[in-house]
Amino acid sequence: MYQTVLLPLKYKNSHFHICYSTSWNNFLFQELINEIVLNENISLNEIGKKIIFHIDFDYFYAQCEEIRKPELRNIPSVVCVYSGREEDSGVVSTCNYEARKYGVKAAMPIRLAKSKLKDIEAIFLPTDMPYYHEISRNAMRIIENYGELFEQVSVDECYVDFTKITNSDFDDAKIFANSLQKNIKDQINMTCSIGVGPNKLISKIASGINKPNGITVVSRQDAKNFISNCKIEDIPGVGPKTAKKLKSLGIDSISDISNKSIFELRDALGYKTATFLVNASNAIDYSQIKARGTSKQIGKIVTLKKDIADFQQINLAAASLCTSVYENLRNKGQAFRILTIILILENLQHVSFSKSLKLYSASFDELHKNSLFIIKEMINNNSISLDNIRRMGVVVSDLKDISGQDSLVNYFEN
Ligand code: TTP
Ligand code: CA
Repeated sequence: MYQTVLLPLKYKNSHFHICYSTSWNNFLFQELINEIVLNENISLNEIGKKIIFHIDFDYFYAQCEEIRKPELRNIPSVVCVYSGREEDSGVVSTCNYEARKYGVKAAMPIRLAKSKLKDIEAIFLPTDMPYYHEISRNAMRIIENYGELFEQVSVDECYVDFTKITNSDFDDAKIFANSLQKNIKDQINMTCSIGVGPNKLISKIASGINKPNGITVVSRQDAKNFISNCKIEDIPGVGPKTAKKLKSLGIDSISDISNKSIFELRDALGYKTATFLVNASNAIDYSQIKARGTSKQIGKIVTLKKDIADFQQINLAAASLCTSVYENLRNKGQAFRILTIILILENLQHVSFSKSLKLYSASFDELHKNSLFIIKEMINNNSISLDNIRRMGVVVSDLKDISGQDSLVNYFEN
């Protein structure tokens, strides 16, 4: 039995798919496409070494409530969206694991949840979104500082790339997962569940296996077996509609899907879904972590020569720093909106000044021009004098991924 999977490839700015049959000689195939660059600058070889964490906070809104009201910890607590029409009209947003023991779950009418907890000491609370977002920001900041590429996908979920830190070793990844979980607990008193896998798909499913406060590591070698033992509905994005369609085709399990080819499923499900499902059922997922968020920054700081005293010298230093930052932005396919100049003076005092651009930019000229503008402003404001600057830094933040855009040339001039 052989299998076909589709590889999405980008080569010389053209997108295409390679239809790869597992009946091919695997080694030769790898050799053939190692030269082909996937998603700009990630080779298939690199993808084959990935270690991705999916971190999902447990009973998030309800756990946020427990942080500020520890008395909720050992009793069922239910966070609700009240519609306001009648006293108990509305739905359950989430509940702690104590309440789940009684069958309460998200999206359930509040009345039904109350009936399940009849005669039991339980607390019902309204949602407080600004507070949950504040906790989310704190939690994500801890995680972001831990790994490499970081992508937040919802208020309580994110992916982090741990490939380099762990040297692609799943035993090391387990140690990092334990330490990250402990760190989050120590810093914000919150539990999370972590899935570790060779790609986003596997790590996402894995994080749901040992909830709450669990860690599930699925190594590259175990991934196919792991997914074969999951239910079709466990694949993220597969809803009851797709599951029903698959059932009507006589497909009841993930192994059933993996025994089909994309071409057999294409007519019933459409090309995109068929490709996704056949790949997923073989534990294959080429989607990349998209680093997003406002706290990521790119920057460089240099020590200036002691005798630096005129604006021409500052200009040269700024040009060199901007070139480095620009190269970094370009490699990452990102644009920036906030530019900060940091100056460290002879007496080690730090002075910094930021400017927010009206539009995102990845233009070297704009970066350089605005850097000089900020430095001149600092001089004019008497914040600094030219002869006592010892170190200088250029930092860009509020970054946006633009690598997938057709108008890339609008951002990066040659
Ligand atoms: P989830 O991660 O799905 O659920 P959870 O964090 O409450 O529980 P766990 O991960 O331990 O299973 O959702 C995150 C938050 O999103 C959740 O705390 C509340 C909100 N939410 C709703 O408001 N309505 C819903 O139907 C769901 C599923 C979640
Ligand atoms: Ca969650």
